[in-house]
Amino acid sequence: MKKVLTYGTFDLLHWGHINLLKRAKDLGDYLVVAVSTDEFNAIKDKKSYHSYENRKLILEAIRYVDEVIPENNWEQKIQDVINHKIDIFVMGNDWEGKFDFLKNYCEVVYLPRTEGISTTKIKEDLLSLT
Ligand code: C2G
Repeated sequence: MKKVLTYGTFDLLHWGHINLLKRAKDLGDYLVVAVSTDEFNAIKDKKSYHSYENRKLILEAIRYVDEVIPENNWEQKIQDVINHKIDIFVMGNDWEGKFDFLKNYCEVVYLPRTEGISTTKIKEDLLSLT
């Protein structure tokens, strides 16, 4: 069984996220998503609209997602790959090269981002409606 792992905040879930999760799942048989906790979001200087619990609940409802775990810090990825016996690590290519240290432990794949949508764009577009 080929296990895939990816990380993210996944706030205000949109079709760019779904595109990523679908392609990640298509690379293997089982997809683990490490979703950023609210505390880690603060470290990433990101404020999410939905809480960690609700972002986890939403991700668990997606057909491509088999398991959701917390992302608490920048340092946990190697341990996660080992603990979950991960074969392929996947991220959008805005992270190109940033996680190549994982190549000692698993395959590393950066997928093209989906153009035209982002959580930031959603927030900005909604603001311009008010
Ligand atoms: N993504 C995408 N296309 C978009 C928006 C996002 O492919 N239009 C991808 C990102 O590249 C990322 C994933 O969807 O792989 C989740 O995006 P975010 O929630 O913005 O995640 P991020 O804040 O980049 O967190 O340790 C890694 C970090 O937790 C990644």
